[in-house]
Amino acid sequence: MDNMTKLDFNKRFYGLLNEHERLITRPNEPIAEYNGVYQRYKYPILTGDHAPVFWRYDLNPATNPLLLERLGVNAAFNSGAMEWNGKIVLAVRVEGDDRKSFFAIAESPNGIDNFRFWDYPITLPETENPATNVYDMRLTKHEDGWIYGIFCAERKDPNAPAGDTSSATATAGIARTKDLITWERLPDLKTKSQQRNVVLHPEFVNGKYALYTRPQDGFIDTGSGGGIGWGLVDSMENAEVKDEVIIDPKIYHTLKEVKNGQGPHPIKTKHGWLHLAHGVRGCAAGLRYVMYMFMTDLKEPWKLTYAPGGFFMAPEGDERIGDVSNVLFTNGWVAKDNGDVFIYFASSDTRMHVATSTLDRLTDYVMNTPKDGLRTAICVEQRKELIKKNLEFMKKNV
Ligand code: M1P
Repeated sequence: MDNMTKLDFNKRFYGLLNEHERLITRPNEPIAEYNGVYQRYKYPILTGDHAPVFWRYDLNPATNPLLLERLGVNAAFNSGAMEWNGKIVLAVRVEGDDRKSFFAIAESPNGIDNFRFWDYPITLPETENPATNVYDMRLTKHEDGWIYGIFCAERKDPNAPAGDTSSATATAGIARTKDLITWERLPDLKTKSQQRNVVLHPEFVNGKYALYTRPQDGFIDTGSGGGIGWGLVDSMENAEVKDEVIIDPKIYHTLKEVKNGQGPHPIKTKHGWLHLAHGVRGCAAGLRYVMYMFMTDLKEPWKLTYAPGGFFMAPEGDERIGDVSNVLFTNGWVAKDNGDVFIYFASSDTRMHVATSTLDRLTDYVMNTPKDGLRTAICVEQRKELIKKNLEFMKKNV
């Protein structure tokens, strides 16, 4: 008979709990490879398996005598991040086996391991037009005193022809909180086009709220959208971007040829606002997502000041493979008072990782990496210049 004895049930029950605890308390460690810019770590910091056992199983032998998994968790990825009471918290995109994403807070004492989900996922109030799916929350502690979460709210395209069960629309959903537990939902952002990767700047600019946008013609294609945009809004309670300027355009034959999007909100440094973003290009294997950086002016954050060429991070090793392969995506980082920076990124829409760096290293990287030459001949000249300087230096010093 396919019935577990009470002993078998308990054995498996405690086995599940112990295995989960072992996973989430596993110490992380830096990998050997180091490029001076950032340090990668050996283990992902969050996966679907990090979701508590009590989110997935009915643990009552009376209602689940065979101890079957009832509500599986497929993935944990694209997370917003912030410091919270001396710890690091992530607003994680958790995806159930049913493909629906939801947000949940995971907390770590050190930002590199021991991430543990709070008991309940976030209860996000709906608007009058409920979204089918929500994902990729950026957290911004704004100087107005609220913590804002801006995310993509996806709905079935109301204009999709009969039989088209795939077409969707993307809009920026907005919620705010003071304690990361109770969230107030505000109306979705009004703009002329569809939007994803909308991010709130942490300070008022000319007395207004400032948003990084990513106008797009369709749900996937940004088309004439142009790139990462910037717009001001009078109020977050009824936010409407009327005028948008493109501050970081997509460009032919670069890592952001097809599209790009702001990552988390930029970090303020004495040299300017430090930005982290994702860039996408197409190839025979499909879309390839990498992370890149740029800097904008301190007083006029819509003005690009530094744009290092090439990617900052690209998928490596196991990161290359997952539900949507060849993707690195970021929507969270934390700059500590001591200058340390924790960069949170997801690989292949499946799992979360951390990389560590410092503000000094990241600003040096952004300000001193040559910009993209945009043509092979210019890129060769850039490299020859580096080689020449190095050979002269080595002749004298090595
Ligand atoms: O699948 C890769 C990423 O695709 C989208 O990114 P973008 O907004 O640039 O199109 C998002 O759905 C993102 O969640 C996902 O990681």
